[in-house]
Amino acid sequence: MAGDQQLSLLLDSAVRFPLPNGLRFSYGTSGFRSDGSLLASTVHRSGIVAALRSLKTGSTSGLVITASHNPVCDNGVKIADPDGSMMDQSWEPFANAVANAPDPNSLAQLVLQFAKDEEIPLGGAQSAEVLLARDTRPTGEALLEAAKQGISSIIGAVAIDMGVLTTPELHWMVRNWNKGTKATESDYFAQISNSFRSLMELAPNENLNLNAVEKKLIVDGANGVGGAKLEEIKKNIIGLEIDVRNTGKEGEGLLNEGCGADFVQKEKFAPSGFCSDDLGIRCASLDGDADRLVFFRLIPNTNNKIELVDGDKILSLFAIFIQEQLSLLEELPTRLGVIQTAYANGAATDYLRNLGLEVIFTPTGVKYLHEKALEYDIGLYFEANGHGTVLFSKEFLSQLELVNSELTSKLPGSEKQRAASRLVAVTQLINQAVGDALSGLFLVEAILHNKGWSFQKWCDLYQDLPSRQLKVKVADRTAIETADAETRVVKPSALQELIDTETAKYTHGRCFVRPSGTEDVVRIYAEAATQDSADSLANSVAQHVNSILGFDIKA
Ligand code: 16G
Ligand code: MG
Repeated sequence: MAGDQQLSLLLDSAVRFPLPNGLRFSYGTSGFRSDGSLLASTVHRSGIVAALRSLKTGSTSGLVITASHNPVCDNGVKIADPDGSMMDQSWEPFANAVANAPDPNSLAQLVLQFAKDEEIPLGGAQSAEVLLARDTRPTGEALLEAAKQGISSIIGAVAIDMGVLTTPELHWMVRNWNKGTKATESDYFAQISNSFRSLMELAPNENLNLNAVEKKLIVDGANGVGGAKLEEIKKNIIGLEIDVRNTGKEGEGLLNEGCGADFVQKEKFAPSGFCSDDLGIRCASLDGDADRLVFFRLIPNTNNKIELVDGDKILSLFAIFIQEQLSLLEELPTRLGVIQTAYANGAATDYLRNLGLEVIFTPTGVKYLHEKALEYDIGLYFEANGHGTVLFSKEFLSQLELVNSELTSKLPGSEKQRAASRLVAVTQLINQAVGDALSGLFLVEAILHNKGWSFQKWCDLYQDLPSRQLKVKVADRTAIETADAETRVVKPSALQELIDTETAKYTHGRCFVRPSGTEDVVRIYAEAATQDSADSLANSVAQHVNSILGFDIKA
């Protein structure tokens, strides 16, 4: 009987969200993405998947509606697992099948069969819970309703709307909710401002009079959800004066248009709303859902060109600081891993390796980096585009707590004790669920303050090798298969030989080719000793990709 009831509930609900004609949806590197007006069925069905995920795990799952740095007309949907990370990859084929089921009946059959195979208790014997959030896109509200209806088409499943949030906030809430710790938005804000204050207070006394670290920071909110959240957090921030621009308020411009971390990193140009009055001031940029962060500074007399501090340099700053604290705490043996992708600038990787750090590469996409970082006591990961965080293992956290309380009672105020307390503050400040532009921003600021470093000093850590990215539209991008964290093409094999031959012509040459996970293009990355050689390497490899696979080079 319960089975019949479940079947009719699914059918009734699915009829209201028909699949648009002729479209195929694919759960890519960051969930489903499409034009927002075409996504209702996909979000509805993702609601069903999120509810099943909750039933399967016996915990609360999450669903967030956002298309991150993409244009305002796009939207997307992503599912969070109970620990706050991305949905387990083994469920992606099911999510794809569900999203593309041609009619309500095949959808319902798919769901019932999957539940049977996976031993998921349907029928209401067990309850399910999904936390929902969306960003500020105009299509978000209707899509949220679609998600709610998808969730409630599973008997016993409840949707809890957490409101308009950044993606990392939702991931953080899901994680804390399941741990039974504080999980509201004001808890999130308080955790950031309190741990930021602790870390600022632990700066060496001699830095207090240093003028090097300007107290002012200008932040580009991409006209997305992050700017408004930062306005809230900054009310409780001491020791830093934050000016938020592109907050999405009336008259400030469109989401991600001419602004945001993706724009700033790719164009190396100041976002709209910035001008020569801002010369000399440290600036940061968030993306549309605030899970990417880059820093920059305007270069004088260049018409708003910028000096960029990308994810690689943020990673390097975090690595140096953590390594320094650990070096004072020999009683805390720690396996430290630094995770990058092939997009990391070669100069950054060399710099990190020269610090004696273990650097590992994974394919592009947060889920791969995150998974790798979990293998370490402390796993630091960042993509060059500014998405990253620092993960601490449970064992490390409990040892750190022990060491910290022992030092606090035996050697209060000592350098060792302060190093342990700094690490504790870092573990509280940086988001443990996913890369978070807001918590990352405050960690950067607190570290610069602790080290007494100017923006310039941070920029000068190493000099990026010149690089060039191109994309090529081909007939079928899946014809390219890669290996070794996307650094080598294995199919078509002739292509890698051509890449090797081209690369060998340039000093410090490096080049790789990969199919995009979010766009119908093949991406090419090249770096070399000079900008001309990086350009020329990228262009010649693009020609080869073109002649082997297709047509149309786009800058
Ligand atoms: C998505 C990924 C990002 C990756 C980018 C690559 C998440 C949350 N985001 O934005 O990590 O760098 O895709 O895009 O995983 P591409 O495959 O089109 O180059
Ligand atoms: Mg994003």
